[in-house]
Amino acid sequence: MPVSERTRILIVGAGPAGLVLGNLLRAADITCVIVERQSRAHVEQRGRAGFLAPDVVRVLDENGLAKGLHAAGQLHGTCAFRGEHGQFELNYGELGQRQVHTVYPQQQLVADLIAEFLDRGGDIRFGTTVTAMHGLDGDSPSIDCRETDGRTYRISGEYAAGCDGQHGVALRQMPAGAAQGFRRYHGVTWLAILAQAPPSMTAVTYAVHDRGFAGHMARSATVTRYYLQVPRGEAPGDWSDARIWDELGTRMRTGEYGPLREGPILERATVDLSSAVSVPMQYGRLFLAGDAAGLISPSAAKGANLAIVTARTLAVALTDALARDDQRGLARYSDACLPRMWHAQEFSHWMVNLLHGPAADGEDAAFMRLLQRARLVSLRDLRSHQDYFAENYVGI
Ligand code: RFL
Repeated sequence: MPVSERTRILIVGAGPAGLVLGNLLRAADITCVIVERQSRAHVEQRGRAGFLAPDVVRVLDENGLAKGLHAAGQLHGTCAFRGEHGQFELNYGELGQRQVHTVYPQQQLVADLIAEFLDRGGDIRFGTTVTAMHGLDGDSPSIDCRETDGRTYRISGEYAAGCDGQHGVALRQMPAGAAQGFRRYHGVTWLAILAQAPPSMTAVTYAVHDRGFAGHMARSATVTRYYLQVPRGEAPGDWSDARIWDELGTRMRTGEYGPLREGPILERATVDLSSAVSVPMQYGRLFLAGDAAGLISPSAAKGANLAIVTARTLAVALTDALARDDQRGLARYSDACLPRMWHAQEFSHWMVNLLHGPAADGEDAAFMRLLQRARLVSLRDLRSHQDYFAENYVGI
């Protein structure tokens, strides 16, 4: 296919990573094209993350991308743990580095970032799938694009950014041996639920129960996210609204702590809690950012945060390369991002073990359940554990 267009930076994917990258490049007056296979309406309604770390809010602030977030986001600094031995709250805003989250639904942030990118004269192609990438080891990479009506064309650029998640095209274009992919399924699957209902509690609440984990997280005054641990392979359609509320009520021990504020279930999807890291996160002129570079289980709410900070690191490196002919940031892009990624993976893994007991029966499983209980007691009682939790829960 002949090249029909040229730009400077080719960005695949309009999630938080691709959009932050695009906005920062436009602020530096660097031309780029973002190619997104979904429609604009789809990405602006896709409910996912909601908890943003202060470092991430700062990145958005410094780059003029936080207006909506400051207008509608809510500060949040407390979480609660419920179990058979009662409930305790951690006011993490007063522990560790004394930092709090800003709760702002990811889809609203995505909508803000799209509007701002267009305001900055950005070029974004919705409903267009990147089917292949070429010339990544040369100095003029290109991407093949296919629109929904079947029209195809090729765009070439100076660098390419894979911001298209774990199931996108960019990771698959890394030649065998160019990077090692480290992967792990944590042995836990969640039914992720979005309910058209106000939050039931003032804090994020993690419930540990013999039937499995249940979680509650506010998203806005009218929408709440819940999680239920379910067996792997369970079909989301098997979970009727009534069954979801019933099971949430049991695991959240509503008999002791009061009822949940119920409402229609807007979305239900199963998520296998898994992690994946690409080492390195770059090959030739292709750079991975966000979930494409490293997937993290949602147990510690880090994914969107990591996506935004890696995109910022990449934007600075690309700007240095293009505006100042300084390639050093690009050369060490992976080395700059990987320690943060592994640190987040470690904490997320710690959270998986804190929140989930083994589903199995038997001596070993019973031992592990008692260890889990001891871990919760230690978090309830030891200030050093609470500081560790707070620092890592909010930090990025
Ligand atoms: P995204 O947001 O997945 O965007 C990638 C985009 O690439 C597009 N794409 C393509 N476009 C063109 N051609 C192709 N061949 C393409 N292939 C893919 C896709 O359509 C998509 O629009 O990746 P990005 O930008 O790296 O951002 C990552 C975050 O979205 C993700 O890490 C978070 O949502 C994870 N996550 C959470 N993170 C947090 O920080 N806090 C949370 O509270 C939180 N909760 C969650 C979450 C993820 C969840 N799911 C999806 C498992 C809750 C859930 C349920």
